[in-house]
Amino acid sequence: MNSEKFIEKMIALRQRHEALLTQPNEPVKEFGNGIYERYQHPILTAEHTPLEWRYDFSEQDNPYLMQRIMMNAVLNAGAIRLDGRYLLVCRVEGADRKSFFAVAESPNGIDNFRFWPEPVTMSDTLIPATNVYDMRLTQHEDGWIYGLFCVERHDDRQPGNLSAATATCGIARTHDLVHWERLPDLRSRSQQRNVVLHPEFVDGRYALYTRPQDGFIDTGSGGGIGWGLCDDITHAEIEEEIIISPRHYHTIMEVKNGEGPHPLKTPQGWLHLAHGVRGTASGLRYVLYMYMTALDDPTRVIAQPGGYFLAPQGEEYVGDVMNVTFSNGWIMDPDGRVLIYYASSDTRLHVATSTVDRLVDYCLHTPQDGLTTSASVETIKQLIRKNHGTLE
Ligand code: BGC
Ligand code: BMA
Repeated sequence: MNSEKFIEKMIALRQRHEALLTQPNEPVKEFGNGIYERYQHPILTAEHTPLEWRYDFSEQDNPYLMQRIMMNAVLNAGAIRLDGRYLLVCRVEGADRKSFFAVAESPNGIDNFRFWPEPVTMSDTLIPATNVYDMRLTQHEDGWIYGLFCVERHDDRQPGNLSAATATCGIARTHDLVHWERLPDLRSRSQQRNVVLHPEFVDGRYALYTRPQDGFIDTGSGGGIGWGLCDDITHAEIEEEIIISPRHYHTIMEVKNGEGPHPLKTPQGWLHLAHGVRGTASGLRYVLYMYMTALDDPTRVIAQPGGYFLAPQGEEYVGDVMNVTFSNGWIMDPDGRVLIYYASSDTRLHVATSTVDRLVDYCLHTPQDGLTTSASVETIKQLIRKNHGTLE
């Protein structure tokens, strides 16, 4: 039997937790950029994880009511709307640096997110993973919901180097986000992170956005976001990859880039959200960018707004991996609202809202990056002249 004092502490803990989970989230009032709205609070943090995952509620076994298992972060979530419910397959990371998948549900996509009682049980393939993360969810026209994620293992070819790792794309499918059928990992020429399944068949085949890379961290000669087709998703193999969103010198994606969630289909084309990375004296900087591809050929880029779409701001800069915004989940509502789920500094998860119309407008009318200072100055001068009515 638990004592009165212990019960009192437990009730206070539960009340605080409940208050956090039910806290309303309002759009930030300041004017913003007109493209999307940010929100006052992160939607999920380590503190939002269920108390039962962290505390042993037996006074006999845990007289100090300590956390027995600490959680470190909730980040990079895949997102899907199922029967009107907003569901996120989050990357939850424990204090032990292992991340795992856990589903959180909200009635409106903005607040009141609550984790399902248990994390996802993801079975292993023949070679067990050390860590898994960053799931992209795709409701495919074949009838399954697929989850593609990064599988990390130690690189045993370098036994003396404890940081040597390999990144591979893991594949699983489900109908309910509860029962997952694990399929063999993707086979391709190089290591892969940030692989995303396109929602439709292309020439009767499964289409994948890839991110070929030379090593675990280095994308090296992997020129950007790739695209490849495969016949059998239950034995997925990509033989040929073409680059559709290339990297460039002195841009926000000089060092790496990767597809975010799968693109949204709009009458004007496929709307893509991706991340771009550049090096700085204080480490890598991760920002989000957008582009559009043609409906009749998803590999043909039809719009490439220059620069970043969303970058860290305020407290978003601070966390385990500073200066990072990352997104692998968004949801398009039937009325055209778009919920963009992004994590900041590998620590917490946020939402930003926009609409399909606004995002398409952003893509089609934001000037492209001219890749040099003089080109940027010309672009600014053109806008000034347009505003002054002196544009030839
Ligand atoms: C981390 C990822 C990171 C990757 C590359 C992994 O060990 O878990 O968050 O993206 O390394 O830096
Ligand atoms: C990566 C991603 C993310 C992470 C980011 C910043 O390569 O796969 O998991 O958010 O690095 O650490």
